[in-house]
Amino acid sequence: MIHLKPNDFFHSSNSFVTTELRTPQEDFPEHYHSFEEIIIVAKGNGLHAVNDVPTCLSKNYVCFVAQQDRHLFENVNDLFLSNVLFIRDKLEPSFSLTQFLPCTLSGSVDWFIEDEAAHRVHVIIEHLNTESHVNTLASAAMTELLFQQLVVELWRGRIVDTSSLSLSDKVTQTIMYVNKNYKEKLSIERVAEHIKVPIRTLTREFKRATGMSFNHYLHFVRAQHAMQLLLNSESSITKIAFEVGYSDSNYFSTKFKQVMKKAPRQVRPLC
Ligand code: RM4
Ligand code: NI
Repeated sequence: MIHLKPNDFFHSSNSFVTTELRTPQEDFPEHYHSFEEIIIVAKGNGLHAVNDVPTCLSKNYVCFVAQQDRHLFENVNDLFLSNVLFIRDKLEPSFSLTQFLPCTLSGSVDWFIEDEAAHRVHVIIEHLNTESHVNTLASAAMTELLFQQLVVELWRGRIVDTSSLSLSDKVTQTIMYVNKNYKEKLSIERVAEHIKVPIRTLTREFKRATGMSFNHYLHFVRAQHAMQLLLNSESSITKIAFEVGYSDSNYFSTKFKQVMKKAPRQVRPLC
């Protein structure tokens, strides 16, 4: 498997943060790195699998990839993203910064940010992209400060208050809603009513954001959780089917196979 090393990306021995802007990000095979990576999606969609579990990428999605993680990009469609690469140990983040810098051992490593925060984030990334490629002490110091600012903005910009969102943020909210409530019986009609967006508008914008219809996305998220359980638990396939929101394990297997291109039994042949 591809192993990306700091020497190929960081510009000097005192550079601990650097950027790779992918406009667009092409499909990229499974790899891991001896550094950490922050992925910030600007537009488009595609699949991002981390340690065999896929996620659907869409605008304003943020994800932290740890050193030991394997990941890949697949089925990308006009996907624009920023990669911010960093070496945590060398950065020696202050105590206050570490509270905003996720660590895979605790807390979530991916979320969505609001459109407004995304604008601020992209301005910081532009500066970071310039400074991190200049090999002077002043630029190294500036890079570190911009990185700190970025980490805090990403954290502070996460969508939590959903009361006064723009249409684009409401689509993001719908994605978050499915990500959270995938075990329930969900329909786009109910969600549209709940967030007060016309069904036709939500149908169109949801597809534009994720590249999938609402129902397809729901099966995708269920398959994603099922994959996690197949890989990391002892539960039977039938139990997993129920666990992720299906009442029929054959139907679950059909949908899982459509998404993952292999049957649950091929992931975990022994149950
Ligand atoms: C690739 C992809 C990878 C990243 C490298 C630096 O295009 O975005 O995730 O590790 O660039
Ligand atoms: Ni990577």
